[in-house]
Amino acid sequence: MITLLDYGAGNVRSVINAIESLGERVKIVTDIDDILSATKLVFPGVGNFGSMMHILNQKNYVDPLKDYLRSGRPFFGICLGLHALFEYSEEAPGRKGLGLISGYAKKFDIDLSVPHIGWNGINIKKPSRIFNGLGGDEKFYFVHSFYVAPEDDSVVLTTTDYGLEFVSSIQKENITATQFHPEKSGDVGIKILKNFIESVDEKEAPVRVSEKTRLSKRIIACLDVRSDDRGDLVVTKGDQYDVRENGDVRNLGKPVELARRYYKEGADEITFLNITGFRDFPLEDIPIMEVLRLTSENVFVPLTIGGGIKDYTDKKGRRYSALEVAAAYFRSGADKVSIGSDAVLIAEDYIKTGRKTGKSSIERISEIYGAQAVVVSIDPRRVYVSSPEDVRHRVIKTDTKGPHGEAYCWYQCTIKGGREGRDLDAVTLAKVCEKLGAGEILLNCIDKDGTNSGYDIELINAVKNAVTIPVIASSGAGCVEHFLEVFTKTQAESALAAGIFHRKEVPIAVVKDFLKDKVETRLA
Ligand code: 1PR
Repeated sequence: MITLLDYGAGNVRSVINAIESLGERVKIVTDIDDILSATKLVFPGVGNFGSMMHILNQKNYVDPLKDYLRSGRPFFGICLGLHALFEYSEEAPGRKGLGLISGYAKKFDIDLSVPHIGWNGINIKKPSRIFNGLGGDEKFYFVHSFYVAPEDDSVVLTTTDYGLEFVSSIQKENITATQFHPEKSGDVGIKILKNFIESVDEKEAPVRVSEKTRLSKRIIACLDVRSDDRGDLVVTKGDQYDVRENGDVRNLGKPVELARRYYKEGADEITFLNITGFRDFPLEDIPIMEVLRLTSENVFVPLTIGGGIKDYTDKKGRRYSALEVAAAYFRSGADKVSIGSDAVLIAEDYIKTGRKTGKSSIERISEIYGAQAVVVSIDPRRVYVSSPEDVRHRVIKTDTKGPHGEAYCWYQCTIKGGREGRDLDAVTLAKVCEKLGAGEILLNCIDKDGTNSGYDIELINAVKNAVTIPVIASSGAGCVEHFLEVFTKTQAESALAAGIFHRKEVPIAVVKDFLKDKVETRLA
């Protein structure tokens, strides 16, 4: 029996699923006695250090947790579950950690996108039984803006390189904790959890030791999901956002089945977009929650869900916050939520007033679950102009001339799945959302969606150069060369595609095989 400390934030469902997939039972901590009587404790911290320590204090878990850690019984911490062991974190000045390990968690101050999101390697510093059966050159899934700096080097188990060499896991006697997420790292992550669960004594140092680790570019499979005219939830796909063919909603498969297929084929992440979420109420949408729940049972890579994340009043007049909608998605198995229409309205408001309210969906979800859990999905459309002075938006000079030979364009933000254009450009939206606490940008392009003609490189460069958070390039992938083009002509951290994967034109493994030796990728 594994005892799991869930203090109520973020996606612990995937940790439970990962442990249960190994045939082990999980008991969730509901009171102090559960901590004190545990024989093996897993602490998957998610979100923000300040809110985590606040909740642990409020529930009176701090002292029992310290007693457990000092008792010599096995402990496995993940992400914030690692940070919690230290004295404090720069993420929440003034808030004390458990202080079992001297040192603190520091914010990345580097010339690369932060958060550090994606698959990176580990440089193993000492033998440990958690590596038994691993080769040493595997990649694991990271998502964080802070890293731990222990005072005593002897606790360092692995390091990872990202702008600098940081500590990516520690081991001190009975305590093991990783910055990366084993529960989101496919088979190799499950292996690490298995090694923790099984009581074997021999410690192994894997045969291969990577000198310097490298972050992979991610390949993301996207599933646009909605009900068809019979009311069944299907994966659909639009051409420039029009998902109907001969009047019917295009049906390209079942969401859970397709997600499982993409996981097996080596997708680094899976995104579900509940494309009619803007007009439905996600908390009443049992099927989409069920899709997440079932997918997370055996798909051990990060899952993002978008659609309908906004404040909402139901038919009876009860008000729900975007935070409640996001919380329901997280509880069902999502690791990140993606905000589309609401982000545009929030940015417009911010531009008008020039100040943060602290109440928007982006700010609230970021504050509680961490910036890395908040993706902003942008649905822009090209608008051509003859001269940069024609509009007050961010205009770029384009190589793809307009219908009247225009040499300039701007990218107009839309809401409600492209149905309504707004007086805001994509570059400005991305910058404002970053300021408000978004951790990643999912950059679609209506003109390119479903065209198989390649990504909009000009758009991606314009947005990527304006922000410091990671950007997911989306829309237009038609062949393997398009992935190479987006990774060599832009600094985008990941490339998302839908149609070519659904129609089996180019399987994910073929994309990765083509990129091998050209671009750093994770080979599943
Ligand atoms: O506005 O917060 O409720 O979120 C709604 C979400 O649903 C947004 O993220 C929006 O992008 C998405 N969405 C709404 N309507 C559509 C539609 O297609 N009618 N899909 C839609 C957006 C774009 C991509 C697509 C890529 C790659 N789909 O997700 O997967 O363009 O396609 P390709 O590789 O086939 O070219 P809210």
